Amino acid sequence: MFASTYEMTRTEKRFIGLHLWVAITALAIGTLFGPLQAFEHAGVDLYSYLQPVLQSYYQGLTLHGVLNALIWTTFFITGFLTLTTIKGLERPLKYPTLNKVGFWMMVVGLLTAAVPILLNQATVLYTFYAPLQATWTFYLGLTLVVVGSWVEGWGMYFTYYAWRKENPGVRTPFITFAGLITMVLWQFATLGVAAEILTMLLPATLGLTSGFDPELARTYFWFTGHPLVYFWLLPAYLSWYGMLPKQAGGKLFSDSLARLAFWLFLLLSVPVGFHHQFVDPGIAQTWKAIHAVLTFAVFFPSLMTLFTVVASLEYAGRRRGGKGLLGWVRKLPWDDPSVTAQLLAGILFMFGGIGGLTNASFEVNAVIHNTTWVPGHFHLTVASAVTLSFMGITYWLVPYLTGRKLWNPRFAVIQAWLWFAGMLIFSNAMHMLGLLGAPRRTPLGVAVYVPDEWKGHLFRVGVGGAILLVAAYMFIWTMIKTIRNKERVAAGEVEVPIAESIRDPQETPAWLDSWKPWLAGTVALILAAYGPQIYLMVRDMQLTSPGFKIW
Ligand code: HEM
Ligand SMILES: [Cu+2]
Repeated sequence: MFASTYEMTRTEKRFIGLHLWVAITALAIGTLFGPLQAFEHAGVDLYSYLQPVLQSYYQGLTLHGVLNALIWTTFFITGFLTLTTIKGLERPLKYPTLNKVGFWMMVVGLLTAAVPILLNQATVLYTFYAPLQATWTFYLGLTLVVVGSWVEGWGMYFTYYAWRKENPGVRTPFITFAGLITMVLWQFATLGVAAEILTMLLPATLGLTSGFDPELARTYFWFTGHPLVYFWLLPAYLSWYGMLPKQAGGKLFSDSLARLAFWLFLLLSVPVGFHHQFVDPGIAQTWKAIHAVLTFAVFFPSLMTLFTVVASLEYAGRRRGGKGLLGWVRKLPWDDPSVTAQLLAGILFMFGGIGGLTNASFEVNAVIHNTTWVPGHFHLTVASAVTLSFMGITYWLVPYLTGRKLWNPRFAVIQAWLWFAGMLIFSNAMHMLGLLGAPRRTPLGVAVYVPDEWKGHLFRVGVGGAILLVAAYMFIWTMIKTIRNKERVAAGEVEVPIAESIRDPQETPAWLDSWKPWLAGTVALILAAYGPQIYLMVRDMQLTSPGFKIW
């Protein structure tokens, strides 16, 4: 049975803590713009007060997307995976300097990209679609963030390799296993934007080439863009499968199912990117159809996750004396903010998953494409399933790393509920507006075509946004108060929660802990699903579109 006995050193805790520090600071700034946008939709325009710091709605939206979706997530995740590597394998990093180099590359990259955004020279939103053109330092900064995270990932692989040599035949501890798959997925995924930036965006912005090929650029982008969402989600899943059961007083229901789900996510999350390009000309219907089918295939590991996580929680609830069909739900430790946040994140995610099926369906997608439905959807996923779970994780992680008690756990429980309530209102209103045809990425408050039937929903966007603002800053406040808390955690009081599985993981079939077949399958599927199309696009590439700076 597995329980990590490895005591992390202060240096290791500090190193992980630094990741969190950057991540939470990014979230604190990034979320500020969300409510601004929501209020704008509701008819309260605060942007005029922000001049000259903020030039436009779009500059704010760029900050919102980049800081929340790219920076908060990537820094949190690399820090968290460092922890799951060390704690799972019960050994220090093999080359800690390598990981430090990676981290500081990410920081330098972040600063490099932040300057042009703040100077309004990179108001290209977090998707930086060509032919919108930012200053080259923006692309360089993003590249450094990505490469830095790769370097940190390599540090994790070396550590794993050293462990494996000493422990042949032993099943990789689940949290490490899940963390490594997340990192591998990320490294496959980011090949798309790496190609986009290095072969097209940087050369064009440096004046070496004549311009952009927007269709190819979008294809590269979505090669990364879809698996990106799994890079965000898998660490939350890691926690739901591998940690939450322990926090709830139970066990992981099935180690084998959990591992199979992670492999399937690795296998299936890259070769589906065309579902973001259903309306793009220049990609044959057949390929769109293949990607659509593969997208539905991802529903399978998602349902496995739902089943396994709920079964693990039910096991916990019944052990705590829960009776009847749903009585176990009430017995879960709802007074623990870390548990509550993650449970509520999971509930919001179910709605997100249902909406995701809509997005993935070729015809129905046409109804909601580029409407507010889409941000409505991903505020349930990345901004809730992921973000609220990560908040829940920090409620034990920050005390663990700093040795200071979580400040006011009840306040934190309310924080999670407020996020939940605010998000229900906000995302429902955004979905409804989308069905009525309201465009996303548009300051609707100044749009002249707003029909009366949108108005009530726009108002609810504002109300949800206000509640979310309160919830976001309750989280930030809790963090500030915690890292300055005079009350210390007693020895052994806060541990990394690592769930045992009901059956000994050693009984899990070896093929579920073996990299080669799965990596080979992943490469093969990517080549099959993307190879022919990218080959044609590169062969016929036309760098004819000049860059635009329309802001
Ligand atoms: C305080 C809570 C939040 C509120 C009220 C909020 C509100 C909004 C609104 C109204 C939009 C749509 C803007 C438009 O289409 O014109 C938006 C876009 C977006 N939000 Fe949030 N948001 C919040 C938190 C978050 C979080 C935590 C994340 C991610 C972790 C996130 C990620 C995004 C992204 C990626 C976009 C799309 C940007 C784009 O289209 O370029 N948001 N948000
Ligand atoms: Cu997608």
